[in-house]
Amino acid sequence: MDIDTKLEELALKLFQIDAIKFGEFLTKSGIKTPVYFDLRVIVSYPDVMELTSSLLFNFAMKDRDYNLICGVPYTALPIATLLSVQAKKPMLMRRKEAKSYGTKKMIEGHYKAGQICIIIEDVVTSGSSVLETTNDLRKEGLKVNDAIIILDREQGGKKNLSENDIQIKSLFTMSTLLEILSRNGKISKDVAINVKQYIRDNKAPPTENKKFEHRMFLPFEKRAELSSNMLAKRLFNIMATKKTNLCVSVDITSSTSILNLLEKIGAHICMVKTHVDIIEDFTWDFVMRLKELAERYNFMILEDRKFADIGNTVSLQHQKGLFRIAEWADCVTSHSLPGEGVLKGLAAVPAGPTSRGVFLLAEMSSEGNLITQEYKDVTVSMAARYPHLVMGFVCQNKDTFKDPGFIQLTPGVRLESSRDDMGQVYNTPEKVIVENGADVIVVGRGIVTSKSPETEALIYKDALWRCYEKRVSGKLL
Ligand code: 5BU
Repeated sequence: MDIDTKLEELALKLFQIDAIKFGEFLTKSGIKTPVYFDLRVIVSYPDVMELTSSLLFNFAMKDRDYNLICGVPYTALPIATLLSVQAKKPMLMRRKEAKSYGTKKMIEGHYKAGQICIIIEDVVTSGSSVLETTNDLRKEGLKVNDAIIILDREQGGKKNLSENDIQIKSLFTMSTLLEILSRNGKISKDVAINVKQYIRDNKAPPTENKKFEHRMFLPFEKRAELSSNMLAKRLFNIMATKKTNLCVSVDITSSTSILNLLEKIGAHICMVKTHVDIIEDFTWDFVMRLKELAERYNFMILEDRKFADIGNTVSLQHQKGLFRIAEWADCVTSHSLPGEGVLKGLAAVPAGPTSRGVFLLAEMSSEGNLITQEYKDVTVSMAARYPHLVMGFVCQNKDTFKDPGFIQLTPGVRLESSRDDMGQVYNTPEKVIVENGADVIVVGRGIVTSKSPETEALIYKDALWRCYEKRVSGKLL
């Protein structure tokens, strides 16, 4: 049986057991409503419980990346329990009121900051109950961006939640439910029209906007805790320990020159960015020495490969050929253009997806590039589905993404704003960090082609770190 047939079966069962009623009812706030949902009754019908949870699981949860499940108290708790067992993922419980004795904690169960939790709810009207649960989970450092719902009443909850960075996926909307019930002769056309009119005229007010703390003000140590990506955690911690957010782009064609440069500046950088395919004398010995320097000076290696093909080709380009990138680069850059397949290809390294990181290109620094707002938005939502693989974004603006666990990597930086004669646009450290939200700053020619790269790297390192400190102090914004 396909999903639509099963959804229809569930809708009819919910109607039959009086979980959905039509008539004239009074809501909690004293308003008359022509439709009433009481999904609490489904605990009396094991077949409905089973059908609901299997639909939620297969329709909304199967392909998602999450560590924990939390039901909104109380109606959704038994459903969340069934889903936890089916998905073999641990469940959390949120208290309605904090305990008055002992620990005051609101969340029961075992978890770690940075883990991803999915929310389960029966009916969404304004979204405020989902938001309350989400806020308590976020206070514990958990990442919450998805809520799985049985019914969206289409009264503004979806928009309210999306403004708080929660995307909902529902089995039914009020419209689809009304359509199924009238098609099956359970309600008359007049009832359906009346309910639709009611829904249109009774939108829930916007919920209070309690976004999680803005990433611009959070120090890297804190963001390390909030990230679910092991390599992003490491990079945040390297930056905090070495007090540098400088990534040098070694766009140099001689391997010896690269190694000599890194020997001089390794102590001042958090990451080196390579374009391995421009090196004219590439050998495996170069790779070994590069790794050795990275270890000695505690910096990470980013190969700026900008993958852009179908998953299968990308996995070969990543692991095979002359460069065998996956064997030595901690992380790589990738376009999102091919869709999720590109991430699946990059995750397919034998060591497993947690050992490699990806920066997705959400924007470019070059003049006239073709990236649009919509492309940017879908890139960011794609990344949210692969938080164990994606470390962050190559981008230019603070509004590109909100999740403080992701890293903003920004190229196109020089001490003075300028441009080259091939479309590159340079902004100053102050502009990219304080105004535009850059976390890791990529500097290439500004350092590499200077007379004394070592002195220049120190100047950049200090200037960039000062801007970061200014930003997190919150004084200038
Ligand atoms: P520059 O010498 O500081 O201009 O070098 C910038 C580096 O960053 C260079 O290796 C580019 O390939 C890379 N880059 C960029 O400049 N702009 C972008 O939008 C992206 C990468 Br994505």
